[in-house]
Amino acid sequence: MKITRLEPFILHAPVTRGGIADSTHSITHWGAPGVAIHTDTGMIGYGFSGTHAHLATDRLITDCIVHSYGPLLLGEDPREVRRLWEKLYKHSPIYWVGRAGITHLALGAIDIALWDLKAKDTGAPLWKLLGGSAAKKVEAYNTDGGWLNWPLETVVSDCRRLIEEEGYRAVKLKVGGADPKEDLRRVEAVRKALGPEVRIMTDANGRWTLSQAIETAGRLADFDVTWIEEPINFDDVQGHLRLAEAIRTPIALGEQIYTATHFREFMDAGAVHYVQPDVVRVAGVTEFLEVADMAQSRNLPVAPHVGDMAQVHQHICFAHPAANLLEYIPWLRDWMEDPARIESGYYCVPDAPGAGTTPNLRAFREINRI
Ligand code: 0YR
Ligand code: MG
Repeated sequence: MKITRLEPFILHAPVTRGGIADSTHSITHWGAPGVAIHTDTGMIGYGFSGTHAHLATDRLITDCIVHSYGPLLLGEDPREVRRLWEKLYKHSPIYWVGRAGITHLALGAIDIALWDLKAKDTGAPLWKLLGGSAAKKVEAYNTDGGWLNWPLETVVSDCRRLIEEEGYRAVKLKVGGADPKEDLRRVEAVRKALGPEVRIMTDANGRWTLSQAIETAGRLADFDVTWIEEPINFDDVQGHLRLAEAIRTPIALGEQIYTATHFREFMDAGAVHYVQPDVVRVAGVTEFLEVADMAQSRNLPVAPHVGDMAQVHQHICFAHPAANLLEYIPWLRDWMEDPARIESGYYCVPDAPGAGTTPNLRAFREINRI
């Protein structure tokens, strides 16, 4: 099998109720700039990154995919994905300018498309190719009831619906708003409404200073919160370590971390308890597996970020022993050929060949901005 052509796409999918906010980001659309990798067999692999749908920047990503990496891929066998990852990352002129950032997002999209092709070539879903099992349980927790721009009553009623009607056992609430007392009131109200059994995660999206985090996150244990996610600046290993030593609630992070090496620093410092790589931010399935293996060897659970709206991540979770819990946000659900499905709070086993990353025809017709 040989790669013949790279065809870019940029999907901009509307988010829930026209707009959501966390402490750091307000968005109306989720962006999926990506690539269809064509081969001489007619088989096509799809991979995409995850963005806040800023078109000019999404174009930088697809330009990087097609014009920087593309020529290095033509004629190659896509199934040699680990060799190709090394070639594209470490043995290319792109390494000099971009060990992280846009080039890394571009490489991630390519790597996902290559794994998609490799799995499609064997006629199996990616989790099977990676050695996974359909007998495994992958639990979903839902973030789509806890946005910061929604009034308290909406958050409470949405979370109640997710638990009582949709069967989830865990929800995530955004914190890091202007008033820390209001953050705590929201968490307290949801805990009261949902009762003691439901797990509540919290996510500050990197907003607090260290002292604010010690103060506010320190009080989350009163409401039996499962974790505080991204309490302070994403990159700060020492800060997270200090926080971990000062509070009782475990720390989750990783959706903004670009490299396996940086993950290793957090893990070895004891600055993270729940490891949350995103396959679209680390450079694809290849680097994600490296992170998950490191977590496994350090007895740390992996709970991937849902940046790809759970398409590739569900495959990795069905395959990797450290990954048993996966976020769910539904924004790409209507635009995928085989969208992730959840029943009674657990992911259904994907059965279509590939990585689940093939957009549907409606996506190409209605939300493609290329
Ligand atoms: C907005 N999940 C997250 C939204 C979400 C973000 O960027 O996508 O809040 O991805 O932090 O854990
Ligand atoms: Mg998060």
